[in-house]
Amino acid sequence: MSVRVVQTKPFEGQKPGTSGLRKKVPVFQQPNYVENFVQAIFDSLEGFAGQTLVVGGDGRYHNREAIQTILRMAAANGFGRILVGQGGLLSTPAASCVIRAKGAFGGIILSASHNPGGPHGDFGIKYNIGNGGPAPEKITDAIFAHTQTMREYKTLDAPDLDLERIGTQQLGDATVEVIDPVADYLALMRTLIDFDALRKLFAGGFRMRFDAMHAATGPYAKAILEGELGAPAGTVVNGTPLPDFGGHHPDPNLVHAKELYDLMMGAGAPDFGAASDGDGDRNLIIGRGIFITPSDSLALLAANAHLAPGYARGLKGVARSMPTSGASDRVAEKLGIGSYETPTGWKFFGNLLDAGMATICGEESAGTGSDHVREKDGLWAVLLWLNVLAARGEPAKDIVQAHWREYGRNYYTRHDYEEVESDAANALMAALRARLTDLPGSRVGDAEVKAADDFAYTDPVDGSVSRSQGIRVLFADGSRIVYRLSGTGTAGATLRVYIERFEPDPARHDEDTQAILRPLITIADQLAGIRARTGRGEPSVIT
Ligand code: VG1
Ligand code: CO
Repeated sequence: MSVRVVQTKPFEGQKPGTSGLRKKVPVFQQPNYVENFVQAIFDSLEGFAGQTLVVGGDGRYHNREAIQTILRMAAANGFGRILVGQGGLLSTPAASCVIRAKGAFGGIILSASHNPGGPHGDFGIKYNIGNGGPAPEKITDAIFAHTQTMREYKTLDAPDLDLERIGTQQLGDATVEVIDPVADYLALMRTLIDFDALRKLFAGGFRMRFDAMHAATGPYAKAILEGELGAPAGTVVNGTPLPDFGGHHPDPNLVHAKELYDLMMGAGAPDFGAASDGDGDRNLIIGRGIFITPSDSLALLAANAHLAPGYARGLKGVARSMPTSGASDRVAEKLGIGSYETPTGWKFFGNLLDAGMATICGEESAGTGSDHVREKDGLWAVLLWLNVLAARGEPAKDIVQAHWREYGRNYYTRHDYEEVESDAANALMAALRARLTDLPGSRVGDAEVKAADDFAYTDPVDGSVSRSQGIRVLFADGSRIVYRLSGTGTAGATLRVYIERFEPDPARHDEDTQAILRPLITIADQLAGIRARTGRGEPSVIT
């Protein structure tokens, strides 16, 4: 089988965003589109000849076609061994786990995460480095540069491989190993979580529902919750991955996982509810009668992680993305460990985890993870929660309320304005930027602005600087409004507005989040002119 060099031309706009390249499926279906981006990835890397590459995706539409293309190109470009999940499936955290467990050079993950799938849905490609984490900006910038200049790619003339049959097949000079997508991940979870305690918990009548949203986590959740831990059959719902996620958004929030939310708030709710997204890296946590915000969940897991065997020796530090609420900072402070504030996107946690500065990380967008892999990990968060519930023997709601009494409550909401016209969104951000120096000391309504900036981050490990990561407006009473544009959307622009207010008084811990934040929500509109500039009176999604 000989290597074939194919002539090609650059495509416009193959720029990796917050989490890789994301576009509509028909964009990826254009001849040479996948090939160009994958060749640009390989052209940005050095020293991989004969090394191992991990390949897998969340099972969405176009997953299998893209994988066959990538396998041929990886072999043609000189990788020696390629590991691919059976059926082309690997959840994002499992891909990270396999890269680390097998000492791979890196991995390619096919996913558009929580975005809808199907012929008119979204698709995505992301490169992860040898630590198992998303490529840092240095590499994603190089990939983008290559996509703009490339003229050829390398492939093999070879038939499609059988992705169903576990075992080794030859592809040119490379071997391709189809692996069980769950095995390495399950082995890792056994080392972190007290499986015996969880078996006892379920045997004692504890009941939960896990909604896999017809996405990548289904096989993992079934194998672990129902298989290993003895939760009753039917605990995992929507557990079969489908190319179009059954026509739903595999986004575990209160809009798209409403059925789960309603179940958990109603009479006869099980003890615990959880859901995960398209590629299995996000988590939604709902106790009986209480939705736990991702920011609170991060803080609670940080405060209780020592109850699980993997974290019994304590945490080294806690990191959160800038828009995530400050709840976890309070826990870190009490524990006397480091806390870090990074830009949005998991790639910024990699160095802190590698350097042993942070053990647990999280984002307000339903992402929580630890140093066990280098991606956020939905099912891990659920298992750690279960471990905490088993160890404390209290309902989730009681644990959360006790946490607020001890640390205070960070009321928090995110308002998303999706598919806003790009020019209007950019103008809104530019206008805010232009006022950054005037805002401090001024009053908006009843509130006094204390500080305002465009968040910039200097990585404490390698000194790299990332600018323009979102506009922060801080008020004298500690409240905060953050504005940023999404880097994962595929149509127009998405404006995200993050609103937070700290409430130390336990007597005010039961108030309605939207109601208590209403004055700040009004100020957010006044400051940025959201309604006037975008024509939107209401956000498309509130989380
Ligand atoms: C969003 C979230 C961010 C997350 C990213 C990838 O990015 O806000 O916190 O890391 O998605 O998550 P943005 O740029 O649209 O705000 V996933 O589950 O897509 O890998
Ligand atoms: Co995801």
